[in-house]
Amino acid sequence: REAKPKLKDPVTVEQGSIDKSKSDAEAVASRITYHAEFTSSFSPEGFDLPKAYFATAQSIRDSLIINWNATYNMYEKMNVKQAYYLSMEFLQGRALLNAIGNLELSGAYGEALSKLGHKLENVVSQEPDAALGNGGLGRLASCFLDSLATLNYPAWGYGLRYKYGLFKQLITKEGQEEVAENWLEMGNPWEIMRNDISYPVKFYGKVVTGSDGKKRWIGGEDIVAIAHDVPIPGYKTKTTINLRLWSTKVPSADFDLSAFNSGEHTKARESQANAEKICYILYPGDDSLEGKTLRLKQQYTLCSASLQDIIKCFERRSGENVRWKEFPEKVAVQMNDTHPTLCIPELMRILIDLKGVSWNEAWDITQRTVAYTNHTVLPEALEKWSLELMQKLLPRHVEIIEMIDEELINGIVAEFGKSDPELLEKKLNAMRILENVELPSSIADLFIKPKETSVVDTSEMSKASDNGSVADEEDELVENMEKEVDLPPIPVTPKLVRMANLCVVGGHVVNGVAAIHSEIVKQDVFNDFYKLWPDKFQNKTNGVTPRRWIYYCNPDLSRIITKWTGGDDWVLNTEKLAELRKFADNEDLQSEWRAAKRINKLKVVSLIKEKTGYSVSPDAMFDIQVKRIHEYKRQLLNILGIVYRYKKMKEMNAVERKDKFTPRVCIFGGKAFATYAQAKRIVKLITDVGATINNDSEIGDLLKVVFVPDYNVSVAELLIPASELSQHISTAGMEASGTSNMKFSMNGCILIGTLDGANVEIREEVGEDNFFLFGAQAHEITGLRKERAEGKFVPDARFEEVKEYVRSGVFGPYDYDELLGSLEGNEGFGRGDYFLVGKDFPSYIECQEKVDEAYRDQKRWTRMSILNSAGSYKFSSDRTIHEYARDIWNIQPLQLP
Ligand code: B1N
Repeated sequence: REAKPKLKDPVTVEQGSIDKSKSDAEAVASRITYHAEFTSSFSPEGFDLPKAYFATAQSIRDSLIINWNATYNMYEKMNVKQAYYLSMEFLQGRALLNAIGNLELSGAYGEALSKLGHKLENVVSQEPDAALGNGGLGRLASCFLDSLATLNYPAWGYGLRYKYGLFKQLITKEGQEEVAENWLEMGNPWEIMRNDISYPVKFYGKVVTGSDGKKRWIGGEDIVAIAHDVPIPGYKTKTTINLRLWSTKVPSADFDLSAFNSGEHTKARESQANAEKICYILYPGDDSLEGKTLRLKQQYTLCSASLQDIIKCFERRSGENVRWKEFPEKVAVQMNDTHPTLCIPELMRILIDLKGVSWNEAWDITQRTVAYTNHTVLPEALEKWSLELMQKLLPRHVEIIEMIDEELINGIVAEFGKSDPELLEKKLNAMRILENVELPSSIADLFIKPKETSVVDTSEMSKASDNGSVADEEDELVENMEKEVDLPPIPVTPKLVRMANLCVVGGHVVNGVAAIHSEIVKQDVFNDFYKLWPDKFQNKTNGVTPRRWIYYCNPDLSRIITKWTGGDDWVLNTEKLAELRKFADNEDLQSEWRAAKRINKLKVVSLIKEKTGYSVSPDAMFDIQVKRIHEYKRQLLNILGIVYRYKKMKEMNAVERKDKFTPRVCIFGGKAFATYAQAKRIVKLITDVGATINNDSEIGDLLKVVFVPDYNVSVAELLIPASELSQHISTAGMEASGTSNMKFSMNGCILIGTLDGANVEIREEVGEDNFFLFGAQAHEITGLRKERAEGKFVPDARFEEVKEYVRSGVFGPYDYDELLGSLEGNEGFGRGDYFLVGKDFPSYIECQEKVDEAYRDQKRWTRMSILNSAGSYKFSSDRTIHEYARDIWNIQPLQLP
């Protein structure tokens, strides 16, 4: 008897795609015109660019759906182990060019569109970016999907379908302004809404125990999550995997008709709006309680809907023989940072409460199924949730987390014994999942002074809670007392759930994202866990897809690589790039190489003119820093270096100036988190400096400073191929990996950077002569901060000089005290230069002098550039994905016949 439901034969691409009796281009053109007429949401007349884009996308979508179905049916039939990448962020960018290229239809589409009166590149640029992510973490998830599909791994991504993606950034005289990005406004041709795939998701309510002893979570607020599938085509393969994004709504019956009929129209829609807002925006600010609740609801929605879907698939594929202990042999769940941590208690809940699995077995299944990638060691980015909030929102999950915490405590006691209470306390403090929560009395009794953890009377308040400083709170307190207001007790030590600890305990693997970062994870952030379970910890150095990040974004360089490496197989096997090494000094290659760079630079000259109004010279060195604006990424170091350069130029005469400095266009791009004031001040300083320097006729093309607004994936695709020097200058130890450094290097850009994140490995691969290194090293940072705090650090005179110059008002009247103060002591605005800008400043500007010198010798520079591309082969996400598949997920490639 057939255990599995009968499957239809998979449809093949040939059956549903281009009519072979016509030429490919003709067939494509007729498909496009078909869609323009029948599936378009535009008026019948005309075929302008927006309409051409939608019709073109819809025509390629047909092929994607055919391949998607074939891939899906094959996985169903073969019942293979599948990996699921759960991420709150996917930064997909545009899809059209990638899809056309992966299906090897670029020629046909180019020709077809030109017959219809358009250039492919103009049609492609109509597409809005899908910006469902903030930066590197989200873009990494998208690169991984590309590699998974290309390498034929059975895998899906799961995320949320935010109505508004990452905000659009405007640069005004005030600095950055944020505008909502309504990317779905015109419709999204890439998604398939699955009306038949939806799951209930519950919040609030309570837990009751039935007469059978089983726990049930009842009442509360119910919403449903609906699946939207985005096909992800692999390169030169039929495999088309799935990115399933959830949107939210209320269960269909939930419309308050009587409220509506009695005129309360808003009230009638209230619960609907409440449910929908979960997927309104990417990462809402979480400094208000409402914001926090919403973010936690988002995380739980992702985890709950995805796991229900994964479990349903497991049950369907198992037929009548559902054996839960085999779940980890069919399913691998990867948690992209701690944002999907709730997977752990959710999987436990479903297994125990709904499927009748015992606690021990459920725990074993959960641990073998999930794995956790850590992406940051910044303490403020390690998520901790208020236990109180979580208890309200997810009462059953908190019970489960408490149980896990209790078992962990028992395990720690078993490991370290009770004979050394001090050691035991230290271990418990570092490793427990719950923070500031009482220990079971049998263990608490061991310690002479049990920790005070409950709330206290306001008069006894002495410590800062997690919002605001002690001083702020005290002031407010006094003010309120004078007003004789009844104050609620302030929790001195809020009870928290440490999501990262839960991930480490609940998963079978923890990985960092670059060698140096994985060492910090082991030796510092999770050292106690590492000592206990050394085998759990791995490194998986990030990678980026060479399809999007060389082949499609840099066609001119790609042609050259193909020519000199003897074929285009480097697109799949980046090891082939290493063959360029032997031609690094070849004059023909060098001149072709420079010509390609120039074409790319010319495109950026136009972009800059269009977006900023500034005219820049393509003969100058393009020096770029593009990434999220953050103090640890040190855009401030870069701009202060530029200010120093400018000041020195002004002190020289024209001849000296030309002699000493290489002409540069310094390009910045990146978004500051809307409420991150210091980051916004950095943006303001960059644009102010640009306004002064760019209008200084004495300086002319010797120095230009531009801030390209609204940096996103598509802008990166233009800037990176045009770059000659790129800056990756974070305080050592703070950038987990970085991934744009890899993209720049691949495109023949030379890096200036610290020994941080993946820079370390890039430098190893491209050779130390081909990387501009400066700055303190990770192991020195703690000591340097201490020295600084003790007042022993004497800043370099050049650093003092440059700050003074900014303060003098050369760059306008804006008050930069608060920004520059952060680089100084601890008085006033002083924040003790936590990111060590002052410390690294001298070595940075000296290193920049070496850059100038190297650039003057164009042969040497081009050789360095070629050796960067050649040495970048390791940083393909294909390599990274093979490692995850082998060392963490245990999945095998499966190719469609
Ligand atoms: O993840 C990237 C790394 O290359 C970068 O070095 C790292 O900074 C980045 C909270 C994050 N770490 N943590 C985040 C994103 C969103 C959020 O809400 C944290 N992003 C990174 C890929 O490994």
